Amino acid sequence: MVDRPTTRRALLARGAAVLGAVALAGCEPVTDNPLAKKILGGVGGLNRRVQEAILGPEQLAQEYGLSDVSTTFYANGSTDPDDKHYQSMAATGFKDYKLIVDGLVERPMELTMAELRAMPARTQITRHDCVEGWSCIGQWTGTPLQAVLDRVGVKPTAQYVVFHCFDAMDDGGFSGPTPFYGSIDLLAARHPQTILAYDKAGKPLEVKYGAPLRLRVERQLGYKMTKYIKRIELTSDFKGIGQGKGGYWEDSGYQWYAGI
Ligand SMILES: Nc1nc2c(c(=O)[nH]1)N[C@H]1C(S)=C(S)[C@@H](COP(=O)(O)O)O[C@H]1N2
Ligand SMILES: [Mo]
Repeated sequence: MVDRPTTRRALLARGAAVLGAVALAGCEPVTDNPLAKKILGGVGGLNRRVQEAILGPEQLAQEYGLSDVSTTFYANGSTDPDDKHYQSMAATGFKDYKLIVDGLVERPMELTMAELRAMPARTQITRHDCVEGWSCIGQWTGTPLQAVLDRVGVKPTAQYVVFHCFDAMDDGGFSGPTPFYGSIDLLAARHPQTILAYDKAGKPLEVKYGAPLRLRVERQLGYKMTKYIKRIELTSDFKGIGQGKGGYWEDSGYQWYAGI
C-alpha cells in the first residue's frame, strides 16, 4: 500500500521524491518532459474534445523502437498488493487467476491467463507519462480489450469499462484501505492500442508492474493504466462504485479524462 497525496503540494513533494529514482532507472525526469511540466504547472492534460478534434479518436500514440526502451522502468503506486488471494496466486505463477468480465454484457465470463494468451495479441513500445512528472518507454504485449469486449458482447446500454483491482491504497482514514479502481469509455476501450497487457519486454509482467494483467491505454496518463486487474465491469455510469467519479484517483480530484 502507498499513501495517497491529497494536496497538490503533497503530490509535488512525492513527485520530487521519485525523480532521483527515476533518473537512476534511466527514465526521463520532469524537467525534460514538456507534457509533465505542463501538468505539474496546473494546466492539466488535453481536454478530451480538443484532443479528439485535433487527433481524431482513432489516432495512435507514438510507438518507439527497441533501442528507445528505458533500461529500467520505474514502478509506481502499488507495487505489491497485500491481498491474501492475490499473494497466493502470485506464489503459483497466477495459474489459478481468472479475469472476471461482467456487468452490462451478454455473456459474463471468467477467463484464465491461458485463454487470454490464446486470443489475438498486440505488442507495442510506448511512452508512459506519469502525472507526478516522469516518463519511461516500455514494450508491452497483451490482448486487445476490443477482442475481450467482442467475446462477452457489450450491451447497448453500456458506456464505460470499469477495472476493479486487487490492491488497496492506505488513505489514513478510519474505514481502512480504499480499493483501487479505474475506468475508460468504450471509445478508448476499443482503440487499437488499448490492451490488457500480460508481458513486458517479452516476459510475463513482474508483480511491481501489475501482474498478471494490467491495462495500457496509450493516449492517456499513467494513472488510468490500472494494474492488478481482478474484474472488468461494463456499466452505464459510476453510481455505487467507489465515490462515484470513475476511479480511485478521480475520487480524490484528478480529471477522469487524462488525454495526452
Ligand atoms: N492497481 C493500480 N494500478 C495503478 C496504480 C496503482 O497504484 N494501483 N498506479 C497508477 C499510476 S499513478 C501509474 S504512473 C502507473 C504506474 O505503472 P508502473 O508501475 O508500471 O510504472 O500505474 C497506475 N495504475
Ligand atoms: Mo502515475
